[in-house]
Amino acid sequence: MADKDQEQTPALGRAGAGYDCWLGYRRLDEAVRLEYQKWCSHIVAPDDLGHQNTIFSELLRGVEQMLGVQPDISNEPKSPGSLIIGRFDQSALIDANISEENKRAIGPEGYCLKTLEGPDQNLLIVTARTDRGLLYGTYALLRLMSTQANLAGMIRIENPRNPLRIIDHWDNMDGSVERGYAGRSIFYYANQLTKDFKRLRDYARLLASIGINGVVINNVNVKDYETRLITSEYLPDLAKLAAIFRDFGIRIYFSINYASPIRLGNLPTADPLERAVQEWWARKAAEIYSFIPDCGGFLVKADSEFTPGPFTYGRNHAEGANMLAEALEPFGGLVIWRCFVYNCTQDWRDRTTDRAKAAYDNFKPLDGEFRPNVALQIKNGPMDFQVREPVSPLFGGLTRTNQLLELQITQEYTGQQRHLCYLVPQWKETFDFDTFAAGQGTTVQQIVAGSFYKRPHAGIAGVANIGDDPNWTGYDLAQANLYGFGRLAWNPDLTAREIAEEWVGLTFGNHPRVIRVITEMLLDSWKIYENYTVPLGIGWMVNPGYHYGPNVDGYEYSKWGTYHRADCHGIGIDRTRGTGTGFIGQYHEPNAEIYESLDKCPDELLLFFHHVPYSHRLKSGETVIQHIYNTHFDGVDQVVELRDKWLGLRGLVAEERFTRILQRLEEQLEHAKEWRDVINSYFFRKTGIADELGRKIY
Ligand code: GCW
Repeated sequence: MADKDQEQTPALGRAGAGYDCWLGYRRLDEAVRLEYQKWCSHIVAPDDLGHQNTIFSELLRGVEQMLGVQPDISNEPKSPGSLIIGRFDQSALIDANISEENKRAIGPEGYCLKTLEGPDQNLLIVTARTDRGLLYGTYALLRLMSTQANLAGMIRIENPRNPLRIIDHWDNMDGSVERGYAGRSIFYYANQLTKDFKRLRDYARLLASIGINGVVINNVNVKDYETRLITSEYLPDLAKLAAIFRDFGIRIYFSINYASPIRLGNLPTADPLERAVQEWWARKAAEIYSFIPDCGGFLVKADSEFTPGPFTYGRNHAEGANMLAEALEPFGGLVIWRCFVYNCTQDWRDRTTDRAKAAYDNFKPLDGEFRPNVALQIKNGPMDFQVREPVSPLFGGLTRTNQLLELQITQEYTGQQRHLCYLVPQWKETFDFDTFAAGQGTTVQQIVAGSFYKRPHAGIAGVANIGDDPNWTGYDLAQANLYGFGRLAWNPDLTAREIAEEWVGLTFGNHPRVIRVITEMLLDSWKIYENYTVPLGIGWMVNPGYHYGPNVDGYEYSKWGTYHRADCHGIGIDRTRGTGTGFIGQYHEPNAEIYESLDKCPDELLLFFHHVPYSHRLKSGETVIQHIYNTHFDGVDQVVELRDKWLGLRGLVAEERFTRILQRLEEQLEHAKEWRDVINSYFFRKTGIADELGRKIY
């Protein structure tokens, strides 16, 4: 039996290596196999598969691996039962078994799974309006089967909540990945496009299985070679790359250099109001679409951290974006324009400039001025992917503009895939945040789904956490963040626990203890990371440049607008309307009033909004200084618990993977101690206030 408990190696793939991620399709328990066989021993597929080949081969692969049978295939159902796959319009049988009402409920990307049981005929139907819906339906069915769900009497109709579900790659053509912690780029090496299309295909498959429908293939910081991606030098090969992703329902997008007309077109200017510039982009768009007819469009980081943009010509962001939008419009392309715009050459002595205010100040006045095929991409917080930040007030601030929420899947500030940090709980808080933009219930979730303000282009983008490491994400457990991102983008109502349990089951198998323990580890991990790192929402106490490891004053005297203002009396940024920078005024009531009030402001964001003495009492009853000490000691103890929980799974997880994860947890523990001691010593030395519990501080 020990054998059975052990994470099984699937027939294909490399379980221990983690390459298959959540698509390992393990052999199921015997009872479940027998149950599923009543539908799956026979598959009915349309005659003309055409584009659906990808879908069909995935279905076969899953069924064969999980059930250990080779289903026979024909275009007629057979006894004792059949799995029927096809669009509504491809099968009379499907047509007859799905009601008109159900069909109406299925949108362009939605699907329906239905089982019917009868004395001599069992049917399992996978159907949709479009091929893309069929693709998602297939993965949904395989997911249910992998987690051994009960399929009897099932009718499941799902549509994605967010229309755009995009992964942003910060990959450079030299093969490096900005903020990448999982090896080199899978797209590029030595300033060329990869020759390893097999790996790209496997990647597209992973993304399709979680419902991703767009991929930005290069870094928003567009350098020399990357600028040339949209030229005839690369476009023929990129057309092949796009074809791979197309097979999986994914459109590709380019990050572009705003100065391209100068750099590529030898024009003297990139001024968006110059006719020659407009014509250059129109010709460029036509060229790109002649190679990639379904190209998603452009992602643009303009006038941000030294990138070129319309400011150079005295134009605003709407003028800048609209010019590109006009060029892409005839081809159905979208301009995704980032709101990560702020003064990155600030003087730390200047207390009036507040980086947190910048996105809103830049973009709110332009609300309603963007063309219909422009969407603004807004980071979840007003600063930059910190462990804890309030939600950006641009959500709820913009009411007449297409918006995408940008999340960071790669763990730049959250442990760089060496520390365990499951980010879904953090993302859930963003989604659930009530902006009160139009009274109670105007959540970020509704705004980015496009449903609240009825915006056609809306959704969510996540910065990729993958590279060419054998297990894609460096840390095996960081796969949960990629998985969680896709699942949440599809359905933000899923809970962090549901997603975690599902991921663990698919990735490690259905052993109840494995599911319980890893799920607990994941769910606790963000809070644990926060405990031993940066306290009470202040952020930034990291080493400059590479952002790993504690450095309390690392960003204190810098130009980046990222300060904690700690002295011997107190700490925090006063962002109140009354005495501070006024940032709080960017929120609607009652949020503004809650953040403004020292009594009402949530503890975890206190130092983001207020400068307080170390003796200030939190709602928890602790003083700020004691809270800092306590959380840092607790955080390290909690990492010990994480490590011990993992040790308890020895023998239940493939040895190779078990050891890899254990090594990361050991490293996390060592590193958490470093954080604890650096932070505690800093504040002890600054304040001279002793720990009430007399623990060791240096
Ligand atoms: O978080 C910061 C990163 C930069 C990144 C920038 C951005 C791609 O440190 O590496 O650049 O944000 O989002 O543009």
